[in-house]
Amino acid sequence: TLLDSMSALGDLGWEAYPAEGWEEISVMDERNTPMRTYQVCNVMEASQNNWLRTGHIAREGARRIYVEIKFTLRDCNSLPGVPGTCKETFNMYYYESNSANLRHVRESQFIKIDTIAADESFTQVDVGDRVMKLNTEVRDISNLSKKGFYLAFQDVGACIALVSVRVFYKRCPLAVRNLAQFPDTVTGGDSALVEVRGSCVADAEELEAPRMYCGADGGWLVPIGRCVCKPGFEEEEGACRPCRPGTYKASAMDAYCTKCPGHSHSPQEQASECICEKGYYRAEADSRSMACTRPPSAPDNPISTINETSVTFEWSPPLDNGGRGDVTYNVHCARCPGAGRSCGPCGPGGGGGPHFTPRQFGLSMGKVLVTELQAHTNYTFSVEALNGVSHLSPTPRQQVSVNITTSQTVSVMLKERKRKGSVTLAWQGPDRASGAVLEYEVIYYEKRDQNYTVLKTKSNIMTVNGLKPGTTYVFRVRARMDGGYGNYGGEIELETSHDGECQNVLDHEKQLFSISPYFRHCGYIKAKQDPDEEMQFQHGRGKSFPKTSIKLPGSRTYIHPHTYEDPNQAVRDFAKEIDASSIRIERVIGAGEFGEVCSGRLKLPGKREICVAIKSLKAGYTDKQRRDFLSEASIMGQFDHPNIIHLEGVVTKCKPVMIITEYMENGSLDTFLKKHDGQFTVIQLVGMLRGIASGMKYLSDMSYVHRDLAARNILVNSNLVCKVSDFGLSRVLEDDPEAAYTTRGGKIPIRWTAPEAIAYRKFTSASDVWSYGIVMWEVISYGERPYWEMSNQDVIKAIDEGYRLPAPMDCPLVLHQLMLDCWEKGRSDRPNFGQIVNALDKLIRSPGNLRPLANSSPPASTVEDWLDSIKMGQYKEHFASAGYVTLDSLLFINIRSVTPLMGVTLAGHQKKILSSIQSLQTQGTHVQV
Ligand code: ACK
Repeated sequence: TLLDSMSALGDLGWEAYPAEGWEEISVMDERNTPMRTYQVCNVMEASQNNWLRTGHIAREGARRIYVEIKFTLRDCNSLPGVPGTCKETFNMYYYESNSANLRHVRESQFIKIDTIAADESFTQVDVGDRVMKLNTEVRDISNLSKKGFYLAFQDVGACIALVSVRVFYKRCPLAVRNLAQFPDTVTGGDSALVEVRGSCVADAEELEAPRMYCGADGGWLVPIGRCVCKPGFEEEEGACRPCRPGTYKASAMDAYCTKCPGHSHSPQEQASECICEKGYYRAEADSRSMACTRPPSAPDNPISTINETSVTFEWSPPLDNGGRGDVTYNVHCARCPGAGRSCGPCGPGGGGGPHFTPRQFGLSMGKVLVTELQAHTNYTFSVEALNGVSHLSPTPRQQVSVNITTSQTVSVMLKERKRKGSVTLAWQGPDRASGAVLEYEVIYYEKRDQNYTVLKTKSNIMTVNGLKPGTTYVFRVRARMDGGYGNYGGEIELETSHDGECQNVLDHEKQLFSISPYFRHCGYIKAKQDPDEEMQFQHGRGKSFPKTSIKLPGSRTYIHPHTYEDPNQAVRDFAKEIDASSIRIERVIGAGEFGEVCSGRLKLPGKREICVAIKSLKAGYTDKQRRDFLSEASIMGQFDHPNIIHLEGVVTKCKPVMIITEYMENGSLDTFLKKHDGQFTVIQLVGMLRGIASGMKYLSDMSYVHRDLAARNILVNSNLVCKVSDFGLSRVLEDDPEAAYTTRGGKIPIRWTAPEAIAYRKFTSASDVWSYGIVMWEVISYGERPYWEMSNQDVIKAIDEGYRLPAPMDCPLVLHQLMLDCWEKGRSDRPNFGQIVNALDKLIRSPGNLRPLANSSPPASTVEDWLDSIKMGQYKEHFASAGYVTLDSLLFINIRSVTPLMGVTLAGHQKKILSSIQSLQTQGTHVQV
């Protein structure tokens, strides 16, 4: 508050002139406190011009200030014998100045704020027990720039008592949104938004630069960006609080602190990570939310299968995997040559062995094959289980071990049967890894009597002679190496033929052919198709919009001019050719994409002369420009509706080419509304909106999608009838200055366009409905720019994040709700134009529903609620015991009796309660619509 005459302690000392005009009069209020008032009541004499000027009021940086005056004004009729010069209004002025002690300001220097009239003039002042009917009026002054200003009140012959003058400005109060703090900010001038950068609250960090707009009425709008609590902190009531012991929060992106995971704890608050219990660990790659784990126990149940110099080793997973799924195994090998020599690492033997399949370390399965071991050697194999935390644990790993002894055999085959009684055998020696072979021993015997013969050789081939015919022999071979003899390899059994030729009796092979029968099943799938059952499903959330988009049989559909091979034919089909001589151009009213727009007159033979708008195609046009220009006429000519701009005809036979439409006296809706800010009743505004919706319903019934519905494309005639205009092909998006290029290359009026149309060019009647919602907002706010000075990018982002335009000032709640319905993200959740027309018709029939305003706080209904709302809850009992319970009971209370009665002694509290009762009483006697 910059000035409050009620709180002045001494005389106000405002300058009043002439001397017989305004007078400072102290009256006593009910507690005998003097109240300063200025009064003037020179109603008996004509030509009054009495001025009252306040002292200098410093502006304190505010660009827009509000002046609230409380006054009483006498009704001229109630004053007996006053002449006709008696007035019931007075004027309020201001003068901006840097100087705080101007002696005099000339009358002509003052700028008029408004003429003030009383809502409640009163006939009689009865200060005893009657309520004094006070008027309260608020006006604002925008775009102040000097250090301060003076206010002045000019009386021209009324009977006025100026009881209070309060000058204040609005600030958006310090606010915290999305963990960002926005400073107390002075609102901008006019209705400009002030963009404010927020700073993260303590222990929060920026996720995306926080910004918000301070609106002209002191409210914050459209928070963008956000802060998040740092690790170790969580959000609670708009602040970041440390995580309590036993809980933690690892990332700023996590919303809340959570309990420490298994086998971990956080003894102190503010933990971003929990500490593992003793014996438990967390691997680097483990998430902080994972329980701590420990190394596994040893593998279980080892089994080895030795095959000469190889061994297959298998085991079961450890009984305790330590709480992890990443158990692997390492196999360690020790060779124990025996004979008192100590065991050592297996190391590469002669052949580079041993060889581990699939590998020695990091096995994921409990099985390994070890080959290329030395024959006749003792080995100890140990297997250990590991997991992701084994390397963190200082305790030795648990293992299981098996001892094995390898052996060695030689595999023998028949090489040749050369002569009778002779056979040549060959064999494969043991691998070199097993050590050097000293010699081979071949042993053979007759199968019948087992008498054997032993032969020795260093080679791996040997011919045995002197065999008996028709006899079965068994041959075996073994190698003698460093460590001793190996085992005999597989035997070979041969029967010598009766003429001495041998036959290999074991050598038989059978070939099996497996024939799998192959069936081919010839089936078919019955397609389920029932066109009669085809249904359209619509999604909704139980809104009060029954979906009834039925295309009536025979209703016309709009024909796109491009479906004509010859676009001139479309013009001939849908637009009447007018003789240029019947047109009289009067003046230029604007500029269109293709040329000037003029107003003029059209006199067709046998018809009344009418006013028309004439759009002409400028000289030097290309063929395409002519086609695009006339396409508007071929589209408009298909429509016939009171809320669609009417086409009179076209001039194509001579130059310039022209389109003639009905004349709309009030021009485009956006400019019109700006010009008449605040001048219409809500019902008038709803009437305009109803007209637009009706025109749009007609277009959508004809399957025409407008794509650029906005107040600038609505025209208004002298009867306030709104008509949809701006058709044509190139126009959408080409000649609209609001259209911006999107990343996909299209040109779109972002602020008016539904998100799906911006994102993937899905233009439908439902996207027109979105634009219609924006038009509603433009209308109710008298031509305010949607989303103010926000950039297109910010608008797209804000919409995507779910923000929607707030209700304009004094907007009925139902209308804002209807806007929000039009701005449903899902286009099937939006009402259609038929439903919008019905809803508006209902409101026009019962205007009472327009009374609750969207941005007024919900009215209190009990005295208790009311006291709470003005933070005077401590007097609830006082009021209750005096019998005041419902708010209505306060409407008729004598305010002078209130405070002594209720025992409110503090002056500030008295004032607060009194002024609130006063405003309740004025509201109670006002009709809103
Ligand atoms: O806002 P305005 O006065 O209304 O300025 C634009 C200008 O021409 C360029 O489009 C006006 N205008 C367009 N069509 C008509 C019409 N049928 N009647 C009256 N003014 C029109 C529009």
